[in-house]
Amino acid sequence: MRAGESTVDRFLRRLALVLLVVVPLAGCGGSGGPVAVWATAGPTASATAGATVVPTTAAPGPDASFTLATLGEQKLMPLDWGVDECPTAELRFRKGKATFGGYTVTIRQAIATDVDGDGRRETVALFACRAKGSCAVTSQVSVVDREASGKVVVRLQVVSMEYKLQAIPQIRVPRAGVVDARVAEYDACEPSGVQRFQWRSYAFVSAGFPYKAFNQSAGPTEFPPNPLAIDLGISLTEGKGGAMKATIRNASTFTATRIWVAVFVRDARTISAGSGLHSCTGGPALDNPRHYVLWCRTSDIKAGKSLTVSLKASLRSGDGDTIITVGRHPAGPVPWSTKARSYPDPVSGNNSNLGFG
Ligand SMILES: [Ca+2]
Ligand SMILES: [Ca+2]
Repeated sequence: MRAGESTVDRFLRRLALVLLVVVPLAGCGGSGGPVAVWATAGPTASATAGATVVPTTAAPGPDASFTLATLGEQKLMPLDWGVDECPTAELRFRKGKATFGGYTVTIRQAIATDVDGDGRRETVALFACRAKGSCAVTSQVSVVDREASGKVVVRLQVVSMEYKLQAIPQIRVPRAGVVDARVAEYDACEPSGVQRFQWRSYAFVSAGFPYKAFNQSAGPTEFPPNPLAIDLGISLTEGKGGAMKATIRNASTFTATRIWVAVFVRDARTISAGSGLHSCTGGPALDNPRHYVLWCRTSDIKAGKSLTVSLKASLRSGDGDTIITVGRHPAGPVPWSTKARSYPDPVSGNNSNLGFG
């Protein structure tokens, strides 16, 4: 199991890997879009206290200090965004904005500073990316530099998205070689009362490798369990001939949105979705095509309320043996993106009829 990953997460990641191969073969009424590697990167690496700036010995190149206005007119190729699918192609920015393949990338802040202590300034930039129609904003903080030729490049990354670091609303540079980032536990889709923020500091350690040139040097390295996070639970009642009803409960004080349900039935030819379920996609299980897996979404469930959904499995033999799991998906209009994230659930043991936790 990866650090910070619950048993449910691990189960879902495996299920998603199954579906990655399964769904293109099946495609029953879903969007027909790409499916799902469940990316649950662990919490940040432990802080390296007192990380020091290591001056580089490279000959100084041209000055790379930009204002927000001048950086916003450059061609820039953002680095990897962490757990999201935002573009890493070269983007032509105009007025701080660039669009690419359904995404809009915006430069929110630009702070000129001598990051690596070589006497020449670079620019620390906060990039934000939003998929069309999505409420989620993906961020990264990176250092923009110039090559000797004068070409502007995004060279070093300070911090990007992680499993429990889903937004970066603000940065500041308290001194040369250190970048502070205000990070958010969840993306902007969550109710504002649930969302929590932390300031974390990242110190430049080495320019020798383009990624992770910074180590966290101060501030908390993770978010503690969030008692306000939305707790969903599910229970299953199996009837005759493969008929099933599942009841999903929202035990929180917020409306639960973007809910998905995953169903695995042993020795089943198919599973059909009944009332309460929509946008389903599914197919034979990857490791054994005798079994069947189905993903669906449900409507929102208000605080303290329940929703009962129905399903029917077409069984080859026996009585099914069903695993049903509920969770929440933050990534906007695409039901199962290739780097999908799941919102943490403060009580994971009730998210499956098997009582994982
Ligand atoms: Ca420098
Ligand atoms: Ca739960």
